[in-house]
Amino acid sequence: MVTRRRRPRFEWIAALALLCWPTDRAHAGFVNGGFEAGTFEGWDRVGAAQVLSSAGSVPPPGGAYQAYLENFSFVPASALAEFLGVPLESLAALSAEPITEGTAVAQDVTAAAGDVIRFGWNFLTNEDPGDLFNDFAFVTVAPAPPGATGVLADTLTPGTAAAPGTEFLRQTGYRAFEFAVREDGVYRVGVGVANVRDLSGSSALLVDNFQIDTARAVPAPPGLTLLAVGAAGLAIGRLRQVGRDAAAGAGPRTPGRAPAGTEEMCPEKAATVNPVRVLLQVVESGEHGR
Ligand SMILES: [Ca+2]
Repeated sequence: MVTRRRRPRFEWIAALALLCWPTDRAHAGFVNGGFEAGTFEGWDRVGAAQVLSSAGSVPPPGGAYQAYLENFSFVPASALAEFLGVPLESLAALSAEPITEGTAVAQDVTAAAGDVIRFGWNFLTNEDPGDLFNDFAFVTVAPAPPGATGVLADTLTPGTAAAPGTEFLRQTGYRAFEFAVREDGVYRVGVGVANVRDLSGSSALLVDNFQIDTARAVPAPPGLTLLAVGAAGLAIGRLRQVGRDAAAGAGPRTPGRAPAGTEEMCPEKAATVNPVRVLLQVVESGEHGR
């Protein structure tokens, strides 16, 4: 009597793991998007900006740090526009009155159609609500896709509250900005705060949690791809062995196992694709600006 030597089961486990490699969404894009390096590493900046742990009573919405931009900077609108990579007219068009100065930070990121750029922002001001000295916070994306550049908040924005412990009378509180990218490309994403008509009555902008939610497939690393090919070969070999066992009357295969390629192999994938959430945060020391 010939005794068949069974292959170890790890080959099935390897095949299962690789065939279930998740491929839908991931977080990527911004370097130091949450300012958790404690500096502006990865960012360009112009004007009066710093990384803070908390601004008075306002803690960062994510991690231990956030970026603080103040509009009292002596940086004119023309320099802001050049820094942000947008036409001066498009920046000036955001305000009914002349922009006298401002501060901005920006980062160049690669994004694809369908990606969503998002971050959190909080506008603080000492200006009374009004049209003449209507300081404002803004976002720019260059080259400018439609709908990507605009005012985040100004002195007329409703829903503001006191900002105890800060230098400012009012704050909007942290709110979310989202922009869906329509075309693949490299975009310069900037945010800033502008002083309008005068050089007093300062305002500020807090920002945090810059990220890109991407719809691109996340390929398995090359080494794992090779492993997948090998494991698939082992699995096919195993299937053939099981078939021969069945034909020879060696009994049914292990209950609960299904052939390769069926949804039973990846139950979680059959129900809903398990997302990969990879937060790329490069934490490096040092600080630089433009
Ligand atoms: Ca943070």
